[in-house]
Amino acid sequence: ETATAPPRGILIAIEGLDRAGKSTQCALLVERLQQSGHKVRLQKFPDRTTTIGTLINSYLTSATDIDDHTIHLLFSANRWELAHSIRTDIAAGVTVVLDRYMYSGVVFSAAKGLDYEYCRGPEVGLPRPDVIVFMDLDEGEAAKRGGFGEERYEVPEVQRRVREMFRMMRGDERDAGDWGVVDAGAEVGVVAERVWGVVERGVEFARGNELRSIQ
Ligand code: FDM
Ligand code: MG
Repeated sequence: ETATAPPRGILIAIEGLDRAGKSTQCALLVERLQQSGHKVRLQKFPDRTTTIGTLINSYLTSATDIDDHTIHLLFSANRWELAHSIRTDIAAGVTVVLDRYMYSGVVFSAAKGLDYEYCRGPEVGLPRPDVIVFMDLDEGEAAKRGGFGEERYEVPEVQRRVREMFRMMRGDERDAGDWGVVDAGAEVGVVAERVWGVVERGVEFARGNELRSIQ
């Protein structure tokens, strides 16, 4: 008798603009996946709990200044140090929900003026999500959701450029087909339904395909 390996886990990335409700939706998604029988792990990026994450945290809170290229590579290194555990989980049948991923990595650095291809380069080879949920929020709606926090990048001009860079990145043919855009400007439960609709496509894709790598 041969044991059948469990189906692989699904790699789901949640991306979007600040205050679009990513973290709330990630928590709801994890619950819903569990209720439908998936083993699930949530992985937040940046992961501030590692040694590299500590440096990133001190940069984001403006405790230290770090050169643009250097911090860019640290954000990427933070994904590489966790890539192995993501692949291991997926292979073992655990679905991994990413709260931000390399797409944030590229757009936030490119919004500062770094070259887009330079920014994307270090991400090549990382596990590629089966689906990316992009939580979109129009500018007016974002403004209604109240003030920013105190972290670096939480200023209107950066947010505007990030929104533009995300739009450009969603047109990058190397990730074509991975994106599902969700209008995040509705009530939490309504948005959760929309997120689930996109995630179901990822579940379907993962059934018939191996986990890919960012190319
Ligand atoms: N950010 C996030 C980056 O600049 N590069 C990255 O690779 C990632 C993952 O860090 F402004 C930015 C995006 C955001 C900030 O994110 C912290 P959270 O989600 O607020 O922790
Ligand atoms: Mg934040």
